[in-house]
Amino acid sequence: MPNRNLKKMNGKNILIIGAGGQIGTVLHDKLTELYGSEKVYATDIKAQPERNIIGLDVLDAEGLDNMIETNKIQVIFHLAAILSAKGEQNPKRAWEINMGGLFNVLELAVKHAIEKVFYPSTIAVFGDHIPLTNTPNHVPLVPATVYGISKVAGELWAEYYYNRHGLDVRSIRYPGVIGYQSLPGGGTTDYAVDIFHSEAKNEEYTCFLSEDAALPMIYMDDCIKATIDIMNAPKESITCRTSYNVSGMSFSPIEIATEIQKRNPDFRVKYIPDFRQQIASSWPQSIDDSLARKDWGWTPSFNLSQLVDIMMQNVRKIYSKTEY
Ligand code: AKB
Repeated sequence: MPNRNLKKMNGKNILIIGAGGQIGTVLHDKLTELYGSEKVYATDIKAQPERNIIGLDVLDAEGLDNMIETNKIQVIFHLAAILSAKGEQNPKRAWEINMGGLFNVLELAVKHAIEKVFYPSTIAVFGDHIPLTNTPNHVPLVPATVYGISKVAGELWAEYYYNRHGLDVRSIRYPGVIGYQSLPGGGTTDYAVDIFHSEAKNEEYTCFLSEDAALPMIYMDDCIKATIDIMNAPKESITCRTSYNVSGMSFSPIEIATEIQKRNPDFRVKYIPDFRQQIASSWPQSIDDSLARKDWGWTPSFNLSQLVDIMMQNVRKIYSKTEY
């Protein structure tokens, strides 16, 4: 009988790359709470000394090498990336960061015999030639953005390093992630966070997607749970070495606006779609995450109504607005 505890992250030295980003910020706090601040190391392109985040560019292979060596890192979460909307503004740079960063992590993981690597993928890997609702895990991946192209390539490289070097890389395709603890940056799904900040500031929100642009989404706590659960799952349960579809819910801008208006009838939204609508139109409206459910027990806990309650209460606190 294998000792399953050995496969878990307890007692391991963990490195989070991209710990200052939307997901990294919350993952850093959660891993620190679970495993202790002395076990969790964090880097980001921008240092945040007050949060113990060391400034390190993921393209700086030597700096990363030293970081792993000095701190005897055993598990890596590699979150640093340029997202869909920002990537379209400078596609070559997005490719360099997304692929260069991944290669540094994969090569150094092999060199230092890292036990497990987490590499996030995204719903941006999807494009033409797929069912747009309940999109299965395994379909042709023909993305329309450089971010999506880099993540398809990244998924394949993850599988390649697993097959070729036995490197235990695990991956989830994140949908739009919604949380109050941090701000997203450069994504197409960012509207679903921005909308709460406008509500809390008593401002009308101008949405950059069409009112009916439904997309797969997830509440931050579910996103963090999925990220930690896949990393703690027994190795033999991971049957997919590219990436798993994972989703919490699916909604359109008008559906989330209506939920907010149920709690604040004065809140107004107008829709002025920009280039990001074209990106959203190339993505699924909902995805089938049954493989993640079957292999490592994924189940989301939060629906749209719960998400809106939590977001409104907590984002209002940021602006000292009274609760509804
Ligand atoms: C984006 O909108 O680019 C990201 C994502 C879905 O990966 N939030």
